[in-house]
Order: sequence, then structure tokens, then C-alpha cells
Amino acid sequence: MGTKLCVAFFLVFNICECRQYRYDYKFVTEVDGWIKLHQVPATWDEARLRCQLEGAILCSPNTINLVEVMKLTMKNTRAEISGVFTGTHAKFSKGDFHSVDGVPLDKMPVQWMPMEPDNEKNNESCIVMVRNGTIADINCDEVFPYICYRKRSEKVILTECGTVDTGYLLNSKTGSCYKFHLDKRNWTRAFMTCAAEGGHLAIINSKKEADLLKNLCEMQAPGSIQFNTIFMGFHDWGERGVWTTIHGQTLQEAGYDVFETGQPDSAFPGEYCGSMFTSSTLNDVWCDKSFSFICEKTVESLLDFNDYD
Ligand SMILES: [Ca+2]
Ligand SMILES: [Ca+2]
Ligand SMILES: [Ca+2]
Repeated sequence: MGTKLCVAFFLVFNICECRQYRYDYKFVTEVDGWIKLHQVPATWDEARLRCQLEGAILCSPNTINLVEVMKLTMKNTRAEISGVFTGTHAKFSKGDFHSVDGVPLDKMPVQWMPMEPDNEKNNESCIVMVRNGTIADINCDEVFPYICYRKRSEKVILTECGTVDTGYLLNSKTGSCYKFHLDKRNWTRAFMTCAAEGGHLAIINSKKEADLLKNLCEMQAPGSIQFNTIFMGFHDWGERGVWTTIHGQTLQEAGYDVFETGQPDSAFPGEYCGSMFTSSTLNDVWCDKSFSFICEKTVESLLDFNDYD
């Protein structure tokens, strides 16, 4: 109860304050927005997508303040040695470098490194920035750390689910929030999407929750047939035939293990990822096939109770 009161208070407080976005983003006055350094190097596509899923954009040195903040953000991390991917690219048209929010490179207050740009092997359509603020063109499939940025806007209001993402709806029966993704992704991408949104692929903890997810499917995808597949948060973790949730419990421990009749059947060449039919019974499915999925998050998953400044 204490936590719930605290969350309620926090959300009200936050609507007035508008400084809190999510615990992993820091508000930076100089750029009037939130910044997050991703230290794990990723390809440019991966970096762009992750920032987007977090509700931000892959940061570019659009202004002098952004350049300075990017340099500061890299300081004392490995990114200071490697540099970071910026959101500036020419993937759509060779040489036409723009930030992901549409600013042409020529308007950015940055200089090329010596000998750059060289478009090596005619295959360099992404831009990295190093600690002194100079840039180079680079192959987009290389991996670098990167910075996500979200500019403050009037619209930043946390919902009752503790996120700006209005796709999450609170269910009073389970106390969890759920978002139905009609867009189809493979299991790994679905996992990443939920994680970036501050949640996780849905884990069914009771018959009540199974019924609720079934209703959610009916609401979100009306007319969907009973045996449509929705990815869920369980996996065989390489232990063939042993099903464990992404939070490490057996399905029984989690509270719901009702497979559809004849399932799991590990259809050729092997089904190692978890799903449910829209009728709410479970099924093992191919991990690399793309299906719709449901993310689940707790109200407080993105909140930072230590940061009231
Ligand atoms: Ca180059
Ligand atoms: Ca659950
Ligand atoms: Ca199956």
C-alpha cells in the first residue's frame, strides 16, 4: 500500500514538474531534454531502433549545446575512447547526411576529423563523433556506443502506468499495465521492444490474467481467429522441452501452464519460444517467425524515486 500511495503521489507531483521522464534518462537543462548513454556498442540500425522504442531519438550534434552535452556524456566512459554513433546518416541517399530528426549535416556545428569523410569502400553512410566533437563517416554495420535524446515537450505527461506511452493500459485486477503490439516482430525483437519500453514480454501468472489477455486480444485485434499466435514471456532457454519464464520461473511457479491440446509439439525444425493463442492457451512456436505480442509493465518500472530535483 505504501508503494501505491507513493506512486500516486509521484505521478501527480510529476505532472506538475515535468522533469522526470524515466529513471534511465537524465534531464539536462542545456538541451532542454533527457539524455541516456547506451554503453553497449550496437550497429546504427539497432541504436536508432532502441532510442525510438525508448521514446527518444538517436542523438545528433544539431546544436552547440548538444555537441557539448554529447562530449560531456562520453566523458569517463569507454565511449570516450571509441566515440559514439550519432543519429546522422545518409542511408537513404548517398552523401545526403541528415539527423534522424531532419537537420542537414551542413547546419551542424561540427568539423570532420582529418582525412574524413572518405566513404571507404563506398560503404560509409553513418556518422560517429569522438570526444573532441569531430566527426567521421563510418560503416553503419560497425558497432559503437550511442546516446539517445528526448526533447522536452508539453506532451510529456506520465500516464497512470508511469510512462509517456499511451499504449499501456492499467488493469486494476492484476495491477499490471499491458500494451498490445499489433506490429509483428520475431521473439528476440519483441523481447527488446518490451524491455526498451520499460516492461517485459507478458508473463501469465493466473487464469484471471490469461482471461484478461484474451480480452485484450479481442479488443485490439477484433475478428482475429481463435488460434492466432501472440508471443509471450517464456522460453526453453536451450533446455529442450523445459519451459521457463523470462523471469526464471517454471510455468507452474509463475501460475499458469495451460497448453493447447497437442501442444507443446516442437514443430519441425523445433519450437523454442513461448506464445499463447488468442484463445489464451499456450503454444511453443518458432522464435524467428514474426508475431504480434503483448508487453507487461509494472506502474513503477520506469520511475526513479531518488530523483526529485
Ligand atoms: Ca570514413
Ligand atoms: Ca503477469
Ligand atoms: Ca507448437
